[in-house]
Amino acid sequence: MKTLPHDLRAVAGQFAIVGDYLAAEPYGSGHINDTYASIFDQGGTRVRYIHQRINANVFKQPALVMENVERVLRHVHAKLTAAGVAERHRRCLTLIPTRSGAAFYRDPRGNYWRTYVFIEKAATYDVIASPAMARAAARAFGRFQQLLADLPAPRLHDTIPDFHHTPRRFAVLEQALARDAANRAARAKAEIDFALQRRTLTQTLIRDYEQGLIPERIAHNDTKLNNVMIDDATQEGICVIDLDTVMPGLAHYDFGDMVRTATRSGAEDEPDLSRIVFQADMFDALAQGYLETAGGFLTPAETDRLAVSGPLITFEIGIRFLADYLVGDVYFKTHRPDHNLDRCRTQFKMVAEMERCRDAMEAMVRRHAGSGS
Ligand code: ADP
Ligand code: GN1
Ligand code: MG
Repeated sequence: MKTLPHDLRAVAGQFAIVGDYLAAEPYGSGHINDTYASIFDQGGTRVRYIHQRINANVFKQPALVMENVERVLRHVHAKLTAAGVAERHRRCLTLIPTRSGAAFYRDPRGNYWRTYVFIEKAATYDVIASPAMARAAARAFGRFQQLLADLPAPRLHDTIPDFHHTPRRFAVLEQALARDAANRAARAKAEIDFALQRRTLTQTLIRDYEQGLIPERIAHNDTKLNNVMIDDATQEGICVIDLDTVMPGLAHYDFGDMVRTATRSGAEDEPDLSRIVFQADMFDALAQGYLETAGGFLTPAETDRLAVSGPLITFEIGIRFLADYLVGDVYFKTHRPDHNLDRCRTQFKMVAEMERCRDAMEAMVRRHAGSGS
């Protein structure tokens, strides 16, 4: 077995887990945190846990992230309890406190760790498998927004300021391009041109928000398909995970990132772009599922702008991958040369596809909004 970069036995030992530690291994395919699954023997049964080292390069104030996460989880658990919902600990993440009752543990090297109950008999998917899965994922993210709509004050912390401020993301790209620190701009010429031609696209939702046409809400802000667990037996979107960016935002950020990740025909980093197409049937299912759960609170102006969020957020993440490529891969985890450039290319291919499908997307949203479901 490969040695791990951290002593997971020691980390796990800090949390209030009953039983004997058996093993741990890296888990999942997230780009930000270091995630491990551990196995404990608990009275003769094997029980798994998730341990995560929070990426402190990305989250400058991990303690504030954990304050948000604790508040959000307490609120959702209380609502599920009040509604008498079964399997609450599969439907909402559950933090295991440290032995001294804290939400996270700081190791001697300054790393921040947290532990969650492992959600069993469910899986995350990097690539969408069916329209039914798209609808299920969208229902879950829509319900998550709905559950948080009445979170009592104060406002949640902005764990990453301007996270979805697309014009500022564009400015970061322009700076990266001007410096060309890793000397890579020549290799990304086509992608840079594609981005520079779409400067005006960056104004899309932020302008509506600044003019007071659409409201701030609590959003998840990172609703990629692999941030929702799909139940193995029922195929329901059983639990929304990866809560580090739950903070004030627009409802559209969540719908847009679902469209980015769940209408794509292949992997986010697929090098063969002929395999990447926009799948309209997945979009239709996303609109249906999202409006089934979020339709009750969205204003007509918000519903009106759902379709444009797909190309906008896909473009935004594309320029983030491109900027990270240009500065030398400092933000997203990469696993091969040109990894961020490959990721950027799939995003831009999807943007181009969605630009051609705009009217069809608008019509699908209208149809589901009108059906009152
Ligand atoms: P990142 O911020 O790096 O994306 P995530 O919180 O999304 O980290 O976790 C990475 C992956 O680990 C997820 O995509 C999921 O597959 C798995 N995972 C995370 N939390 C749990 C959990 N409580 N139970 C089961 N699997 C989980
Ligand atoms: C990151 O953590 P993960 O892998 O779910 C990123 C998102 C990007 C996504 C691109 C905190 O999400 O914003 O959209 O990669 N998370 C953060 O795949 O930056
Ligand atoms: Mg994730």
